[in-house]
Amino acid sequence: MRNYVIEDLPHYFEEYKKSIKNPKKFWDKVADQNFVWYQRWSKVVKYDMNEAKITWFKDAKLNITKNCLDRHLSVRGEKTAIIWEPNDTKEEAQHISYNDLYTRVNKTANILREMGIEKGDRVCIYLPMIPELAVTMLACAKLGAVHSVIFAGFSASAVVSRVNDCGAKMLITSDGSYRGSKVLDLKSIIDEALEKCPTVEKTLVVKRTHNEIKMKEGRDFWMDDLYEKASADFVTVIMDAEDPLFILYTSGSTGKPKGMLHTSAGYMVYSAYTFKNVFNYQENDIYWCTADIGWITGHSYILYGPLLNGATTVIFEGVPTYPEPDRFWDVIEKHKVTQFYTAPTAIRSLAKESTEWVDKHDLSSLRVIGSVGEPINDEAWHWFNDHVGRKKCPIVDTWWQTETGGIMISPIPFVTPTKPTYATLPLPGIQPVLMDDKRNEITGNQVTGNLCIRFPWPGIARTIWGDHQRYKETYFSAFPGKYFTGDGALRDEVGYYRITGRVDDVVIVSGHNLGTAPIEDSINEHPAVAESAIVGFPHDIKGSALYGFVILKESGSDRKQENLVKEINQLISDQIGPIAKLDKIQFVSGLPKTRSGKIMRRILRKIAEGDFSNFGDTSTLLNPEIVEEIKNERI
Ligand code: 6R9
Repeated sequence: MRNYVIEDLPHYFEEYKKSIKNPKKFWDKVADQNFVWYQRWSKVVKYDMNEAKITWFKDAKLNITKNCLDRHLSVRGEKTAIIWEPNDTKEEAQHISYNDLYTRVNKTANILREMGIEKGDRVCIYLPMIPELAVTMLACAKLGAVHSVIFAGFSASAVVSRVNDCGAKMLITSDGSYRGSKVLDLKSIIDEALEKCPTVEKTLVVKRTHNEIKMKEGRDFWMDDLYEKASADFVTVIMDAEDPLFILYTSGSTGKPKGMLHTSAGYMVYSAYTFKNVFNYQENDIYWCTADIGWITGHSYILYGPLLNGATTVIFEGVPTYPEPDRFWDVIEKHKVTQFYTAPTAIRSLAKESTEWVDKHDLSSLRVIGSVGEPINDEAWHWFNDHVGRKKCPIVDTWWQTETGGIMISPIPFVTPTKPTYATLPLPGIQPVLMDDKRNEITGNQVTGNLCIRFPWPGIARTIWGDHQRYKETYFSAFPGKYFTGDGALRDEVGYYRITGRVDDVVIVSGHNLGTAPIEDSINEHPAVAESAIVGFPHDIKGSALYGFVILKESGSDRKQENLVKEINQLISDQIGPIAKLDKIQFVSGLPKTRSGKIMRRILRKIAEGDFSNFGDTSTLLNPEIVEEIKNERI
């Protein structure tokens, strides 16, 4: 990104104003000056928000991998593109240069082609966080195949529904994966899943753990064997701007997973632009995002955004607590990481550990630290700021979604003054609006409402794979003419946004609308509390009442717990008001969570209601065993 780097606050306001006044001109310049194209576009944007039809850079021809790889070779071919940090500290980290990555991608694209994959075919990837995950995604993109990464922690049934929904022709997996002290047998999960996936003709298997697995004759092939023989030359397939790049299923907490479709040009422009600005990326930086690539954060900000900018991006295979709870801090120190991007759930769990784990490390290389995935509560924000950023690194609290393709509301480091728990201001080109339940726009400041976006931006998903009607209904019908995010937000006195949580996380107690997030925030301030989740349950008098599930830092005696219930309610009463006091508090050892750290409130709601009949699809849960425990100990 040579141009359009935001330098200071007045410059931000100036750029922002321009981008809103004339979005076409704004994005035309960004696209024109920062990428290589085979052919230019005939129209910057065309949209019909009622029909949910959006196209960007119509008629442009490109391939994202030309921009991620080829164009860097002459200027930074020997620069490290990927630092791969394995699970085990005894295994050496790998430094993969842009030249090397280019060759690996070419060879892999040839393997895919020889196995019958052509432009437009869908390829599902079920791999741990190893270099081959990045390489196979890029190989698909180079060949024009549509990748759909499935997080390699999901069960066979989650794999079945995703593979069948997108009709994948091929699946790429590994013999196993390392996660902390565990070795997971991925291949047997795939074997079970493929029994029910008629469209998959072939699977490619990457060697990682070397454990014994079954290979099905004629269907399963070792990547290593083919890799040796594959040619290192591959002619890039030319893509149309709106040709599909990937499908990614959202870990949505209700209903059947949605296959969000992202297309080639708009996604490229938006992920590159936002990466550069939100992380204040400079040429010699070492950037690390701890997300899994199976989540949109990994797609946009481990892989595409960094490579589009010629960055060095860290891919970490392990978990934050292995071999010790200082692994993150150890990796930052070891690789001299300059930008560190993680999730509030990880911050909270590491903040539970003694601060010695973090304080003993030299984290002076850090310049910018970031958070994504859910609202970051005040306590976690300060812990992150004090112990990780050491009060010197701006925290970018980045609000965005699988559907948005890239970051939408976030501070720009060294430009936007940060404010704890606030995602602050929209990036250029993004027009947030707050709407009331009667579909009227709420103007002015010091207001809360349903967060919508007024005008399309290049990174917006174009449809739900195979179900445009659902796309239209989910995002474009609640507030006609606008994209509805499903989140609620507050706009403060200076116009900063604070995301208050999903709008479905509102409970009406005795006629008062109570967002569960602020109540959770105040509970979490209690020194004994590690985390909490609040849901509503039916109540004869109040309509709904509040049920709290609370994780303690240390589980105490019954007597102590009794006192805690009183103290927690006192805290809520003091901070929010007696109306928000909880009717029931259950102490639990964990909460049902999706991979990206989102609490599956649907399950908690059912438990609170006492309805154990059907918890719906729980295949995206990271810790399904916790459901049983919570159910059995319900109050
Ligand atoms: C990138 C990602 C999207 C939902 C989103 C919102 C929540 C994400 C947030 C945040 C408050 C932040 N969310 N970032 N809430 N502050 N900085 O997370 O995508 O998995 O699709 O989730 O996550 O509720 O609507 P995805």
